[in-house]
Amino acid sequence: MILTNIMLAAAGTKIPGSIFGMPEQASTIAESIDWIYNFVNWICVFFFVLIVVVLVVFMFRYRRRAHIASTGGPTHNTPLEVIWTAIPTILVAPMFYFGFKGYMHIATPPENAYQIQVTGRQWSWQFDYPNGAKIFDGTLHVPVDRPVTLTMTSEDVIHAIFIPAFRVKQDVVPGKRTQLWFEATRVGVFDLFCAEFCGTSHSQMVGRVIVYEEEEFEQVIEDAANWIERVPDDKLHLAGVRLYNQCQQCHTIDGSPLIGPSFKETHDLFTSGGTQKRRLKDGSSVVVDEAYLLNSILNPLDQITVNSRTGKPYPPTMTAGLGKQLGDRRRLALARMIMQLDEVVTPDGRLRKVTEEDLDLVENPDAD
Ligand code: HEC
Ligand SMILES: [Cu+2]
Repeated sequence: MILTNIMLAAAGTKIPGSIFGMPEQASTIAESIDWIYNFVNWICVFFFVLIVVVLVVFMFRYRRRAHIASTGGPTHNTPLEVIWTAIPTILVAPMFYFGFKGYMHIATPPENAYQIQVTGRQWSWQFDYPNGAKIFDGTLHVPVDRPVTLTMTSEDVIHAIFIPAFRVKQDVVPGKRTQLWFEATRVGVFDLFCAEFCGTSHSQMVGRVIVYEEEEFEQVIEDAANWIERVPDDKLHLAGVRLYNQCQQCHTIDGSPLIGPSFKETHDLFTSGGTQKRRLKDGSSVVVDEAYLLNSILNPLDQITVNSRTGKPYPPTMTAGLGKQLGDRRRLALARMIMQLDEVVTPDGRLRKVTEEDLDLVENPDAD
């Protein structure tokens, strides 16, 4: 691609982006990164051409000819050796200097930066904002002209966040927090990739960055924090699908057992309309209705369920603070999702994709 671009440029064609195929620049560091990248590349191009030309000339000039006896080569030439040591040193020193300076700049986030928490998991990104907004759809919303720090970790394997237009890339590692910062210089939509092969659906771990003016950014983040309040009652079961990722480590939707009972089983008990009851640890039985579900989510240790396969109570491992932290409306959304599970699961047993349209959340046409 570089060669094609150089040939096109030599022929006078205008190349979109840089000649070495760099994407558009949209952050404060993009220009200096491109500068050093181009600097190194042009040096390489220069020496590549020089060496090939000299090679060809020498091949021709000093080719073996029958009437000339071989003399053996020179063994030592001090001026030549000094020159071929000095020139590369003079070229490599600034590469190191600017590279290191740039690296230090990228590696130290400014103190006043806006903080966003990033969680990578197979195969999606979660972005958590200081106001409680959680974004699961792979869109990173950021303000323009303001430094932003991403503090990142992974729940499973190594991922890496890569935003080409900002010229930033950083590994996202389980059991460790890594940081990355940038300052966007213009409003727009840019690509965001996972840049570490992380399993079969790695290629789907793509997202985007939307850069807004400050005021609009505040609005978007506030709306994102309150989205559940804006979902109409009859769509709440769909909203539950978006919250299920906080439960999926313990509850499946297809009937298979995990740490807790499958939501499929809970759903079937609910639809039985009370003819089949849930057995509890204390020996009693309850009807699985909305009230029971809401209570199970808010007070997990209150009514401990008996495992219908083994007849033994489940271990009381459901995170106690989780339900409280969710708030009324999110708890209701999850209870509704369990109650209407057949409406949110596709025929092949997966959860439906729920869009903003499904939730009637697209009243603001320029939200994108
Ligand atoms: C760390 C594991 C864990 C997580 C995370 C978890 N649960 Fe549970 N859950 C359990 C266990 C174990 C039980 C069974 C024991 C009990 O009743 O508390 C259970 C029981 C339940 C029940 C009662 C089900 C029935 O059939 O009686 C509901 C409803 C429930 N959880 C909802 C949720 C929701 C909603 C979430 C996500 C917000 C969630 N749980 C997250 C482990 C978990
Ligand atoms: Cu990944």
